[in-house]
Amino acid sequence: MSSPRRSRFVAAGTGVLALVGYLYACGPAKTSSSMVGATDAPSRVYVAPGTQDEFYAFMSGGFSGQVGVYGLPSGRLLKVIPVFSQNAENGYGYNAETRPLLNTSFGEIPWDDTHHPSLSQTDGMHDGRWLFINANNTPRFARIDLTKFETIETLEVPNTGGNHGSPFVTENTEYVIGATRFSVPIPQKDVAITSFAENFKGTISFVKADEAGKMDVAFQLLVPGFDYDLGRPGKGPSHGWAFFTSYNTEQAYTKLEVNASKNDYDYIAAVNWKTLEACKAAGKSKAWAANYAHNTYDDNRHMASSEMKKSVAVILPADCPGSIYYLPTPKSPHGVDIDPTGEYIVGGGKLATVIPVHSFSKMMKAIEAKAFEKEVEGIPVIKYDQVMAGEVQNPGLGPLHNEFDDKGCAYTSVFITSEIVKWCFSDFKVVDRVPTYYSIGHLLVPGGDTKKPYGKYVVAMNKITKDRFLGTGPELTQSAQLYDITGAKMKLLLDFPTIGEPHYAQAIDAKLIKDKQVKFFKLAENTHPYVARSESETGIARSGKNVHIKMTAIRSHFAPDMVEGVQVGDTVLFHVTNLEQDWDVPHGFAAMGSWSDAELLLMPGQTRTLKWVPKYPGVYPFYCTDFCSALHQEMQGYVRVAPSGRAVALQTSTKARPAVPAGEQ
Ligand SMILES: [Cu+2]
Repeated sequence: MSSPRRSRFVAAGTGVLALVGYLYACGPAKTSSSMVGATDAPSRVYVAPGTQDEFYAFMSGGFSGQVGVYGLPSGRLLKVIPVFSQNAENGYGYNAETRPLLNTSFGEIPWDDTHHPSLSQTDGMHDGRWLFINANNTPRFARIDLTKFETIETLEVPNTGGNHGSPFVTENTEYVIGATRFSVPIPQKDVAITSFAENFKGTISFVKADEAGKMDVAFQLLVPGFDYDLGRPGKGPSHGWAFFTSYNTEQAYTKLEVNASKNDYDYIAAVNWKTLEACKAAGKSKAWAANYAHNTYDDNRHMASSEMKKSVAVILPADCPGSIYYLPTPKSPHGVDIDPTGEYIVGGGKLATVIPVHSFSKMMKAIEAKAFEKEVEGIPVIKYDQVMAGEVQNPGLGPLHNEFDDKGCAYTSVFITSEIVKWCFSDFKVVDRVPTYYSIGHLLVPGGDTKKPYGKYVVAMNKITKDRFLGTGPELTQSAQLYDITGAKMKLLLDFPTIGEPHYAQAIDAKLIKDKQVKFFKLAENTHPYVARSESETGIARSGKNVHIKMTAIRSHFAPDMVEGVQVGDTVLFHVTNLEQDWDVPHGFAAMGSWSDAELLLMPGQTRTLKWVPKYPGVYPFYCTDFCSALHQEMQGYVRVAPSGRAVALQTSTKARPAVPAGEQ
């Protein structure tokens, strides 16, 4: 590499740590000079009672494993969508209907770590159909249906260690893309960790995403054993390409904070997925044995199911020339973002003192001219000066991520100096900067990853809120901050607390979603095997040690509300159907001493199952947990439990009839 300029880089190691330490020790919050005047800011974020927000913002819950839905500009939390973690509030991940969505090759996993929500697109614009999000820890993708705000599909990703750089959506939702953060032995095997350089590899995955219920790993590209951190697909002229940052090109496997911070340049990998498609079609991929779960939810059965996939198509760069190039990028880059025109590939060198901006058109010319400085494991490395469009000078310390407005400018989050820096593509010069409180990671501009961002606001997602809110013991909330970007200068409008870690977020015009909401599930279409579409279909039946009770809920009673014939040693399965056929009339169901399941929250027309294993003889109450009517407190019932071996006839307060479908005894 031609003599890199040292001034581009923050000194690695202790210098960086000292800067981070300085920030964490910051004192009481200052009043920002960039704050809009006291009379203006409240009116910009005030959404009057009875009126609604302009945008939906979908924020990852980070280590909560879920997604938080907020209104903008108010910052009001509207819903938590359970995705990769069990959610006792509505029984997600506890009951038989939803547990399969948590299935993996390791079994059902009750938790994960969500990082990057990504809205589906049509022609490079958010279309309001789906939201995708990644599980970072046990690599998976999820699809959320935005007519229901529910998780409807999850897919495990094989040959991956840490699914961080995902799941970003291509411009017609052809694929969601992903990259392995940690390189691992691929396929997995027992080797010495010190054999990293010889045995560890990375993968870049392309998951077919354009049809609900049909996510599948279309192909994986096997790449050198670096850490692949983030990715973004191209758009417009760069559609068909995807870009992934890598760090740890040093291939360190211990003390990475020092050992992976040595090289002045790491890489952005430019991957041509159309070339990979052609290589696969030409038979140049290999079918590798694998074992990974694909889980889907059926709206009519009101139930998820899981299947294990046994093979994945893997492509080696050597078998598919032209599929991958490396762009040298200073230094330990984190984010990579593509501007709305599709021409600029903006890196986020977290130890760099510049923001490197690559040019897609220069990259294509350099590839044609073979302007390569070397190869890494057979992958051509394009000369830095042949692909570079410009470097943004003095951006602050630790530039991480970029979002874009509708006026040719970018907003870069800067972690160490805790600020948002605005600069424009016309001259790559910084034009504004505002502090964030504190330690911003990602940021969002509504529509900021599309061809036409809405602009209007930038939202900082902050890791630390010390002294910004009332204290809550050792654990303080993380937060988001909303800034006005309609003028030349950014103005802070609002702080609001978030669930978990608001790692990344995307926001969409509410008009694209709000009128498409499913208001209830039609009872007539409910094909759950234990549905009771009316009280006359309720009943009780024994199948060995299992007692199935088909039950209904409607304001303000359960049918049946008296159950006898259960013994200690039995497993009782309450299959409860909510008979209501109107919006916003859920019922809840809980039984005393339920030690293995959470409660049920039943949407209108939906069936859910509570597994209840009584431990002691007696008579136990059950009741509705979601306040539903003036006589909600009357919505209760009893189940009698006899000692083990004492046969009491099965009976209920409604006429007993077989509850177990024929053939399922
Ligand atoms: Cu109720």
